[in-house]
This record gives sequence, C-alpha cells and structure tokens, in this order.
Amino acid sequence: MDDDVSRNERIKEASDYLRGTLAQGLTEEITGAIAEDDQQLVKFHGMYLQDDRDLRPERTRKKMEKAFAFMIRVRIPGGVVSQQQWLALDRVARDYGNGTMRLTTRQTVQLHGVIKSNLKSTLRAIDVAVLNSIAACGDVNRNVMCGVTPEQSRAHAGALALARAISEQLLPRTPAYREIWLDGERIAGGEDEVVEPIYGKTYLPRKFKIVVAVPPSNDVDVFAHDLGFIAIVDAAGEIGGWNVTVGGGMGMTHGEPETYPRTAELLGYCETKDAVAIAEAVVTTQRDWGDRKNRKHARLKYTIEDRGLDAFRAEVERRAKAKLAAPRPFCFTSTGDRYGWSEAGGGKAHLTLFVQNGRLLDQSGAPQLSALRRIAEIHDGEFRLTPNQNLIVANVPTEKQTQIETIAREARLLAPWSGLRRNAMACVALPTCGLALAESERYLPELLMALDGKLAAHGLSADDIVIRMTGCPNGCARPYLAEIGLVGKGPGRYNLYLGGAFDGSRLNKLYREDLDHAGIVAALDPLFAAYAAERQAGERFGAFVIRAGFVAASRNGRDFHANSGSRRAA
Ligand code: SRM
Ligand code: SF4
Repeated sequence: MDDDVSRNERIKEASDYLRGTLAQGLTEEITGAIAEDDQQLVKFHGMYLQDDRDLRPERTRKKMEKAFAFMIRVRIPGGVVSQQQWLALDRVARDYGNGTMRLTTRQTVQLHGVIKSNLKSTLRAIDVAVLNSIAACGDVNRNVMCGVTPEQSRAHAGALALARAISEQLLPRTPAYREIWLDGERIAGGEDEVVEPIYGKTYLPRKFKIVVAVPPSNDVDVFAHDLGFIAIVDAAGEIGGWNVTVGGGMGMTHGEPETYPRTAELLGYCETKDAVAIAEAVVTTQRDWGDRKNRKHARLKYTIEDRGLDAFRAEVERRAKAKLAAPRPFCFTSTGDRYGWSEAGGGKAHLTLFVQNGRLLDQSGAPQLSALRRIAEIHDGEFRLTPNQNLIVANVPTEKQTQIETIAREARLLAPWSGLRRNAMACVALPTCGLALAESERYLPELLMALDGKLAAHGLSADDIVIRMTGCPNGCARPYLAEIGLVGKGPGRYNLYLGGAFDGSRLNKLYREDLDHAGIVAALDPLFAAYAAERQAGERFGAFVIRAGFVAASRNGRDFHANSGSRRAA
C-alpha cells in the first residue's frame, strides 16, 4: 500500500474484511459509541454512529457523553418491499428506533435513534423479514435504485430485474455482517480474490451509486449517479436495451472550487445480456483508477474528468468483453413522482402517496406511521419506495381502493395542491446528521408556507416547480439539479441556486449567497413575479430564469462554479 493513501484506506486494509473490533465494541457498556476506526467500518454494514445534536450543548454543560445512537439504512434494491417487510420495518422503528421511519432519496428506509445495545436485536428483526443493511453505506456499491414508473408495469419489471441483478452481483461477500450482527459462525479468511472477488481488501476508493431509469420519467435523477442505465423501451412497452451513463455526483465543499457537482455523461448503449458485466467493469475500473489519496477527489466523476470518457469506455469494454454502441435516442420529461392513482392492469391500481421529506411519524392530526401500518394490514401486495422520498401502495385491487384512500386522506398522505410542495425534497440534516451546517427537513415546510403565499399572489400555486434543500453542500437531496436549490451555509443561512432543468438534465447555478429566511423569500418573490409575467408557453421556471437573464446556464462539472451570482436585477 502507498505511503500517502488516505486514513480510510488503512482502516479498510487492516479491518480483516470489515470486521475491525466491532464485535468487541458492542459488548463495551461503558460507552454508547464504538471505536473511531470501527465508526468507518460500521458504515459498510449500513450504519452510522450519530448523536442528537439538539442535546449536545446541555450534555456538554453537564459533562455527559454525547447522546449517541445509530442510524440504520436498510438495503432495498429498486425500493420494493412486501406487506410483511413493511410491517417488520414499522415494528423495529417503534421497538428500537425513535418511532419514525425515514424514506430516503435513494429508495430505502432509515431508522434513527437505535442505541448500541439494541443494534443486534434490530438487525435480527430486519433479517427475519429477509432484509438487511449490508452495503447500504460505505465505499461499496450502495442501494441500486430503479424508476417506479407506476404507469409502465412491463418496463418496470425489466428495470427492477436489472436493478436486483446488479445489486446481487456487486454485494460484498465478506461474512462479517452475519458473524457480527447475527451471531453467525466465523468463517476462516482466504485470499482477497476468494473473499471479495470484486472488491478485494480495500473495497472502492469511495461510495458508488447505480440507478436504472425508465423514460419518460427521470424520477431516479439518473444524471446524479456514478453509473446509470436508461431503458430504451420499444413501441410494445418492452425494454430493448440500455443507454449507459457514468460520472454523475452531487457532493462538493463550500469554498473549494476543485470540488463540484457533475451530471453524468452517456457512455454508450448495451444489450440487456451485457448490462451486469458492464456494471461490474465500471465498478472495477473505478476500483483501480479512482483516487485513494484524497477522498474529496475519489468519486468516479473525478476519475472521468481526469482520464477522459474515451479512455474510460475503452477500459470498460475491455474488462466487460463487450462493445458499447452509440447511445440511442430517449426523452425525459420530469424528475418527480406522479401522485394519486394510476392503472396497474388486471383490475388493480397503484396509489402514490405524498410523504413530506420522507419522514413518517405519528403527529397529532396526522398519524402517518400508524396509518401506513393500517394500510399494510389490509394490503397484501407490495409497497414501492420512490426516489423522491414518497411511497406507492402498489397493485391495489378495486375492492380495497376506497378504504385505503380514506385512511391515506385522513392521515394527510395524499398529495397537496401546491405545485412547489409536490416537487419539494429536503435532506435529513439536524438533529441527527453530523455534517449539517443548517436545518433542512425541519425548516423546509416553514419556507414552503411562505413561498406558497408568494406564488399564490402571482397565480402560480398549481405550477410544478422543483425545490430542494440540504443542510450542507454534500447534496443528499440532489439540490444542484433542482430549479430552486437551497444549500446550508451556517445556522439559518443558505446559498440559493437557480436554473436546474425540470427533467434533471442540467445543473443549476449559484444566484445569491448566505441568505436567511427573509432573504430567501425576498430573493424569490420578484423572480416568481417575472415568471408569471414573462414566461413563454410551457416554459419551466428553471429554463425561464436562464432565458430571462437572472443566472447563467451551468454546463457541467467545473463550469458549475463559473459565472455565479445574479446577472439581472430582480
Ligand atoms: Fe447523503 C453523507 C443522508 C442521499 C451525498 N448522507 C450522508 C450522511 C450519512 C452524513 C454523514 O456522512 O455523517 C447523512 C445521514 C443523515 C441522517 O441523519 O440520516 C446522509 N444521504 C442521506 C439521505 C438519508 C438523505 C435523505 O434525506 O434522504 C439519503 C440516503 C440515501 C440512501 O438511502 O442511500 C442520502 N447523499 C445522498 C445523495 C442523493 C443520491 O445519491 O441520489 C447524495 C448526492 C449524490 C452523490 O452521492 O454524489 C448524497 N451524503 C452525500 C455526501 C457527499 C458525497 C460526495 O461525493 O462528496 C455525504 C458525505 C460524504 O460522503 O462524505 C453524505
Ligand atoms: Fe447531512 Fe449534508 Fe446530507 Fe443534509 S446534505 S443529510 S446536512 S450530509
């Protein structure tokens, strides 16, 4: 191993395939935390050590240990769970978590607030439901996403099959998870290529994300991901093959222009029979070519920038023993979810519910967690988590539709009237996220209320406008692809980005910096007024602010930071 590799590389190398001292750390009752190196390793098992940041000041004052607890992220390829699995997740959230389920921007469920002594019981309960959290976090391929496309069932089945096949192929093979969390027997080690044929001892240089999209919906935000497959669907509704995209990513650091979000590029077209081999070849090329010295430069997007797309394609083709053809035409129209009922065929229908910022809990007047439990008790079909933090009750037979809709309506799970609210996402941020600089999930509803008032005054209430907020520049709600992006800068302060494309194909641009609540509303109100007065037929807000000269259009990657700031006086 090179002398100057990052600390995480050394931790992985010394971990004995992700075991570290986790098993021993679990037995130490003196602390709710685990050893520092194990905090990195536990991510590969789908968990993060966190502490309640709301309680930090008081506990520091009282000289108490931080209020440590774990976040567990379940791995759900394609976001599809059965009735029994939903009920099991609901139960563990109440028995061992903080009584909430958090639907994520990548089609999984997070449980927050699980204390160390409950970790094994929680993971056992998840295992009994034939689920796990292996590789939900860490320097590996994460949960593979797949468009939910309720209106295109046949294409969805093909896309889901690919998502599951890729997920299976790229799973870490180390038995560490079973040994540590499920008291499995220790299996003796072996050669790297035997234990981890794809990853080896040091896994990937950084996290890796794969999605499968089914046009015309870009609900998965394919251009935000390291690797994407875009279904090319024929007139009969069957998938003929896949356009492959590489090199997307959102994360950056304020004040460090060498870090930037980037939209993925088209690498080529492949047939279904080659898709898994192509995925593996992209992953192993990044394993060998990715930067292991600087974690801020270790995602695939930087490898592609540094090596060039052509060299990358040639290497992938060589490893996959398959040729990529020229990309086929495709067309995306939107990134969001289609709420309400849609036909599923065979007398059944899907109901897409609205879950604000993905947080399911029982609040007075809106007992959403309980309502979904009641729905799951009635509905013996599947549930689909969307890539936009929402939920689909799938394949509901006619006789149960009224009952399920009534429960959802009473719990305020049906989509709201506001076009802004229907297209809004916020990351978790405070109090659990250790990296948050500002509020996000807890603040966005208040901001939307204020903005809805302004939009109503301009007659724009029903217009679909994509708004996304994050508590720091890491980009967990994909804010740089939104028409309006708000990114935390410090407590109560946000950078405002404008000009993302409604179909998720263009990054936005920094418009104003360091705004507080009043500043955000004051900055957006005149833009809404101008949009109402000057827009062309069918013109989206993100396209309008560029044409009207408020911001420059972002091209890609490094260009994201160029020409920022407001250009036309609002
Ligand atoms: Fe994320 C780190 C939450 C999707 C980019 N993300 C985190 C952590 C684990 C904070 C940490 O490292 O300590 C957050 C936990 C908060 C909490 O308390 O739960 C966190 N990320 C989330 C979720 C839950 C946001 C949400 O509101 O739904 C999403 C879980 C996805 C999942 O189920 O797997 C989530 N994160 C994303 C996305 C969106 C996506 O992938 O489509 C991105 C941008 C895309 C990308 O990866 O480039 C994203 N998260 C990051 C980054 C920046 C990565 C980078 O390349 O710079 C970090 C920080 C890091 O890795 O160093 C991060
Ligand atoms: Fe935390 Fe930042 Fe991700 Fe929000 S964007 S969840 S604040 S890491």
